[in-house]
Amino acid sequence: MLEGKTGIVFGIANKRSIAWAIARTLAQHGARLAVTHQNERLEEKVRELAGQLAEPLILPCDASEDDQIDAVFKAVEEAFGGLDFLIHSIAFAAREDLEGDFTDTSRAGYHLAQDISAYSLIALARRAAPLMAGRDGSVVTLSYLGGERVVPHYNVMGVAKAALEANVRYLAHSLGPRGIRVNAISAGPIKTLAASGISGLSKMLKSVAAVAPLRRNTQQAEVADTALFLCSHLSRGITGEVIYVDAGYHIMGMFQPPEEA
Ligand code: NAD
Ligand code: 0WE
Repeated sequence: MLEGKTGIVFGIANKRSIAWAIARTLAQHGARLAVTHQNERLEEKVRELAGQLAEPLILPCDASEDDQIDAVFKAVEEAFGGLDFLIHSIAFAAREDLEGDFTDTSRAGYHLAQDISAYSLIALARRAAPLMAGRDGSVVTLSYLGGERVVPHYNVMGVAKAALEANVRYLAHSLGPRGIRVNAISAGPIKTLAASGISGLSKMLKSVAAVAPLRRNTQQAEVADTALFLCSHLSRGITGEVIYVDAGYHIMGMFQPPEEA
């Protein structure tokens, strides 16, 4: 489905990363990929995983550093000569802001979450756009239900995801005339590095699976298949959209115990 196409994937930390599942799926369908790592600590893991890809371009990129972002797109232009899709799978908030009371959110914590989790999509899309000229580009980011409804403890990340989903709509409008589509996938909770530090995650996974229409949790590979769709010609009429890959959880308006449901 992506033979002869090129893409860049931001957000691989380890084999459980949603970004890694997406990279693998896109590569299986013929895409040539660039992948980035946040820092030297994650570089070795990303290099090891990228060994499974054909001729990967591996680059450092801390999303809070404009110089690093510039260098990434310069290297991609030199190696690939253009870009067909961009996967943004990055989020960060200070741990204390995911544990305490939302009302205690600090100015610095708010800015950090917005910078890494929401603004970074604009920073990356702006540099990708010229490389996507005349190529029907696709930009895909990862969101979560906590951006539109209250999920206890998601707190400042929920506000960042609300901003991220608004960024998707404004970028879709801004880049649409150049043929570039911008969409988000809102995934159900998955046990990845970003989620494993969260206290009560196992309970949350169980309660979600108990009420979701499909009666189970979400898998990385399911998210990856929707990312493949959004990068492919099949989704050519879709932009500015949030697609849920969450076993149907978000449609529910009442949560009965499973035996009564
Ligand atoms: P993950 O920990 O594997 O991925 C998060 C990535 O963000 C890591 O690769 C990390 O290096 C990167 N990152 C953080 N700060 C960065 C920075 N300053 N610069 C560059 N990269 C930075 O976890 P994941 O669950 O695969 O998360 C990927 C995306 O999916 C996130 O946007 C997350 O909000 C979203 N998401 C996750 C879930 C879930 O339950 N796991 C559900 C819905 C959405
Ligand atoms: O987007 C996320 C988590 C993103 C995240 C995770 C961490 C943990 C480590 C952002 N920043 C940090 N900072 C750290 O120091 N998810 C969708 C997973 C998640 O996180 C939650 C959830 C779910 C689901 C937090 C509270 C409640 C539910």
